[in-house]
Amino acid sequence: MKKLLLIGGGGHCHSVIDSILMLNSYEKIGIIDDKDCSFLGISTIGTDYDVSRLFQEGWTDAFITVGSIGNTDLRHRLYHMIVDLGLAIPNIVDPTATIAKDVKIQQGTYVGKKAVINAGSKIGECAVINTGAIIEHDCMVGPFAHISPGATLCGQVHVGENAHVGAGVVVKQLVKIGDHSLIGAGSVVVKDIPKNIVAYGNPCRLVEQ
Ligand code: JB3
Repeated sequence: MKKLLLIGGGGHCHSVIDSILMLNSYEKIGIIDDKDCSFLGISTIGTDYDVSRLFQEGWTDAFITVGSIGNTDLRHRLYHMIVDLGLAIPNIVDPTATIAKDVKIQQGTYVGKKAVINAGSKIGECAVINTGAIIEHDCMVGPFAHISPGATLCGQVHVGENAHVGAGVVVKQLVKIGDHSLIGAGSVVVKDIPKNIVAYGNPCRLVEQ
């Protein structure tokens, strides 16, 4: 059986651990953090400097468990560290999530409890589809994007890479959200949002460039 390293031991890691424990597909799980973050019987077994050695000692898989709210630099850095070392990078999909048969999800993505991803949708690598998010049919979610708890993307929405869609946001069908943009919690997005901006409200408006 495989052994999994979780990179980052904070709040996001707690959500991912609960999903992994229900999946029961790893012989061993360890947390990588510079402080003791042991949780639900999963121990902290080293720092980023130990990952290469742990790989050589038989730890096969790694998954990024630091979250991101608007800035994905840390997730990028840690993800490229495990890619470069050659660890296998799974997707972690909570068993309560519902995913249509033809959905394509790139590696390193977390899908949380009761999230729904409907037919024809595509999810990029190292994305987070958090608790209860709804990704309706034929959506595209870019790499490293975070769709927060309870957010809804109606059909054919496009979310760019590194974008953050806050908790409870509703995005109207066919709307595009640009790369690196952040949509504040509770917003209702009815028009395209350019890249590299912060926007919020109902209707959602630009607040920062
Ligand atoms: O919004 C939701 C539902 N979840 C948020 C999530 C997406 O993002 C959550 O509420 C948090 O705001 C945030 O969770 P995250 O990233 O787990 O944040 P925090 O609880 O602050 O924990 C970050 C952990 O990453 C800490 O234990 C840090 O020590 C660790 N960390 C920071 N830098 C690192 C590094 N760990 C490693 N291995 N390497 C690093 O460079």
